[in-house]
Amino acid sequence: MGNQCLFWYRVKRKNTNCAHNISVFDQGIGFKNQWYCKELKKVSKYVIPMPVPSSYNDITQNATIRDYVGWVWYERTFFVPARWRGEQRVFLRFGSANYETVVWINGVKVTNHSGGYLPFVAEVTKQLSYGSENKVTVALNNTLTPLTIPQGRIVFPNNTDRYPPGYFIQEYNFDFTNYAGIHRPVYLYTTPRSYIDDVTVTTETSEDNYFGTIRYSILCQGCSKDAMLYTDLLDEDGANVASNFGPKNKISFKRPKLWWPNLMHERPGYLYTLKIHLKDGDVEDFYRLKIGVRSLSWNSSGIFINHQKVYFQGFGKHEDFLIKGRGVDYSLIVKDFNLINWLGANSFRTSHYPYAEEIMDFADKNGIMVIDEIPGVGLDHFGADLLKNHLEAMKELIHRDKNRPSVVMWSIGNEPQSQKPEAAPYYSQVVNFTKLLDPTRPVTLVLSRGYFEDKAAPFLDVICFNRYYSWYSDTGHLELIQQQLLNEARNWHNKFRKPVMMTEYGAGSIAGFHSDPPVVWTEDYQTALMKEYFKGFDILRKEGFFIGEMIWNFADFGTPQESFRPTACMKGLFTRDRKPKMAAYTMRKRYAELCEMTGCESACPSNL
Ligand code: BDP
Repeated sequence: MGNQCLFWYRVKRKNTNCAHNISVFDQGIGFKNQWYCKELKKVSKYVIPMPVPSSYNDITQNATIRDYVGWVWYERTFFVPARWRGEQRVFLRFGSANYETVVWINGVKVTNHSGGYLPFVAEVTKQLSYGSENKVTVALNNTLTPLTIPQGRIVFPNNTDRYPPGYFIQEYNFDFTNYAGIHRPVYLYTTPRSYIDDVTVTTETSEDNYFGTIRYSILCQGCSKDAMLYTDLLDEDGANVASNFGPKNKISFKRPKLWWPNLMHERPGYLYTLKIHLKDGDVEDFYRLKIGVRSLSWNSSGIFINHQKVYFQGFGKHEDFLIKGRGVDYSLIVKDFNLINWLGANSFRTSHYPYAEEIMDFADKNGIMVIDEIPGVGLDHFGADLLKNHLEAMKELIHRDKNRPSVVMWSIGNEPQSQKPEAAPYYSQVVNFTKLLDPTRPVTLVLSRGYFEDKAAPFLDVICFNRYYSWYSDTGHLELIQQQLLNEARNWHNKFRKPVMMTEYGAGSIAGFHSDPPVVWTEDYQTALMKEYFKGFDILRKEGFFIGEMIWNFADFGTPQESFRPTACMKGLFTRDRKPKMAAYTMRKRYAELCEMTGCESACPSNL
């Protein structure tokens, strides 16, 4: 039962002239004064309405709230019907909240969670009052430290000539706005006393794709030893294809309708439903899981889906939009998938954190391959405490996305300082852990250090690298792109003997800026640069080990204020409000041509 809410939100202290001169040391006040037992409007006059899901940063006209670092408090009341009492269990689930969250129901703490981009859930059966009003209170802290994933640090400049006492800034190792708030839907849902808690599904196909096999394992909570589990496989029309029973079993069948990536088949993204029925005495529970039947394998020169080699044509994205920041927005999701289709892409990377489940559902359905990334962006030191948090994030991500056919690779981070010797044991452990939890998918880490110094590549299945030739280096020298790209991609492959793909390249452009010959920041320069990369990609592709190109970025996105950023990161094919730049048309043409060269001809945009 869904319950999307409007929370009330309270900042600890109201407007001061500067966003950053709130002392971090008195931020425990809400905990000390037990705000969760009170009504926020009675403990402060600074209470304002705040939508959920949404980031809070861009909702008001107040720069203090936009740039706020520290604890904020949300609360709202809700009614729980009397008929919910008794025979069922009630859970409260957050899609995500950035970063540290503590939750109370009617003044009783029910859970806390660290990490900004993954769901958490608490059973609240005993804390709720039935047939009456209830209150949920949430304390949320967006502070990033050297031990959070991603890392950040609070810096107190000690120059008292230039900064007032207690002044601090939050620094972090990435360029996107660290939006804060309850970003994804919050639901109350019920289950029977004993219920189906989790299902793990893997699929494979025979060499000729004539047989499909689905292996499943079901975790039942509160079930007696006599509990029975029945599983039906339904096709898209709801017709029963095959059945089996028990908590762990397999279903094998002939002529499966396979899950294909977009452009590799005329009917991409085919999904079956696995319908699981639990019968435990008089208790029954049903769980329906959408699954795609596909095989996934890899070797030193490629990734294969249903035994066919894949070429990735896509981009890095962000969850980012005006006003809502990183808050889930259904209209935006559908719009973005329309644009993905319009571009003729087959993939994206969830740079630089796991995206909302609603987005992943669309990827499954549309046959869009996803490189699923956790927020390990820009890590610059590698201790045991950080590792613990990194592994926990990996575990939560795999738990959430393990059954998604669209997820074809795990990315354990982006652009770390992987030249440091400590990076070797650190990433070897993250990779081993990831493979232990899911041996069915390749693992990558998106690299930016040189192939000659990097210490993480030996542990990876696929080398993904980012490079901004002729933008951050040799600015303006488009003529150098091909040489530099060819050399570097070949060197990565020659040294590590693994498939290689480019996960970021690009240039900033301000929509409407033009020049001939092109200069940086114009749309002309952005497209001229892309075309130079395309020439290099075409040469590399023919060499057999180069498996994909992902431009940075799908759309312009919000960043902290920096003098070299004209209000945002401008490397988008689309503007922040999804208007196509010249680059979008250039990319659309490129991806259509690529499809003719690498995809299934009848599935290419020009033939549909
Ligand atoms: C890359 C980062 C990406 C940035 C990009 C840029 O991976 O997050 O947005 O640089 O500077 O290094 O635009």
